[in-house]
Amino acid sequence: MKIVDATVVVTSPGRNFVTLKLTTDEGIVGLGDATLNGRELAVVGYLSDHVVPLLTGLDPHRIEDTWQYLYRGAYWRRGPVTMAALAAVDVALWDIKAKAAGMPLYQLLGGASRERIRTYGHADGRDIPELLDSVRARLADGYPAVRIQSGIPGLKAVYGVHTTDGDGAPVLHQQARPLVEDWDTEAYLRHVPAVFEAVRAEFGAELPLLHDVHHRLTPIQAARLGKDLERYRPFWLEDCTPAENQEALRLIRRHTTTPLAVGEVFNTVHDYQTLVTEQLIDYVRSAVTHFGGVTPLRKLFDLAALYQIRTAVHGPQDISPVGMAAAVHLDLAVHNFGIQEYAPHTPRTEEVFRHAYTFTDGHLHPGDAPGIGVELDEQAAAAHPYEAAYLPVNRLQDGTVHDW
Ligand code: CS2
Ligand code: MG
Repeated sequence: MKIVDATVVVTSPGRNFVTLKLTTDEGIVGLGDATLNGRELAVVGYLSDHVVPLLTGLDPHRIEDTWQYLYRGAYWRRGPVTMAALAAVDVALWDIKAKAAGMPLYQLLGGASRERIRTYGHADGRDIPELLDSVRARLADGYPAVRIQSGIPGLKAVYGVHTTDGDGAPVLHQQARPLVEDWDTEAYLRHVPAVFEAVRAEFGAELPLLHDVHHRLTPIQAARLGKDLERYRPFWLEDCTPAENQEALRLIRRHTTTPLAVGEVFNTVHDYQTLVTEQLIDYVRSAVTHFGGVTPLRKLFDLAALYQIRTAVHGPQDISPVGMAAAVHLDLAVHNFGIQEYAPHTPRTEEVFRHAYTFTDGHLHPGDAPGIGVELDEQAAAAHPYEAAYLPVNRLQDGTVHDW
């Protein structure tokens, strides 16, 4: 079998998505997600100008070899743009191989290790009453676990608390330049324990509560928050400090038993090496789309399993249904599965990407369609042209740029 066509499809049904479509000489089509929120066109260029010309004529069954050819052959390694492009090729090849075998992808990954996949949903509010209503709504949706993000008194807008348009898509950043949000770490550190206190008081001690710090604390501030929240037994604190400096997590780990989740911005196993081998974290967060695909992510999961670290694949709306489908197949197969983030896509997005995965009673299942189980409606995709969109930028009260 040979690849005879490779096309990059950019569509924006409420938000931008980049999809690679590979077609073989036997007419089998494979899809891969290459969406990098806020820098989509950089990946389009990398794919269209430097990868697509190398794909036609290749044997699609040689997934590992193609991955190594594109990773090592570029000479310049790692990084979100490169690894999103490689991920799209890798997932499209797994899609083709599974379709050729007449099996859902999870069967090629060792078969099911569980019956269904536990998820967590997003609850947020500009203030605590609004957050409580949002938690109630997620529980009504069936989620067994909830991430809680609240506005901070005195701050206009913060990560994780967003308004949505009539379609349910986050009103993010369709402006020509990033929104600027203001930040006050001390106000945040004072407020988060009160948020957990209120949610525990309302919903009890059992509900798994997650919180995304979103890289905004120093290690000692993260250690303090981890300790302050121990009495509320969080399921995890996510991205509690910028973790490019992996050693920073040693200090936090010394001070708190609050479980830690890291990695959605990481794109190779090297970003995790200290964190995993020194057991500084409890969950690895990378998405198939940003980590170079199923092939390397499975290897990370197997390394993490040696240290009893579990998976928690990143699953916001800016991972396309193609990337979500690939994740759900992996989730079903790997032994050290932890939890899957699931922010459902909007109806407009689902018109473009028809998927076999289902969400029932707070759990996902990939379905048993051959491949990853996603079809791209190119006519519907063409109806939603790309729109420049940026993630917000945070600034401290004195104007200094801060992590968002
Ligand atoms: C967040 C993401 O879901 C999460 O854990 O960190 O929503 C993140 O902000 C976006 O993926 C950025 O594009
Ligand atoms: Mg996050």
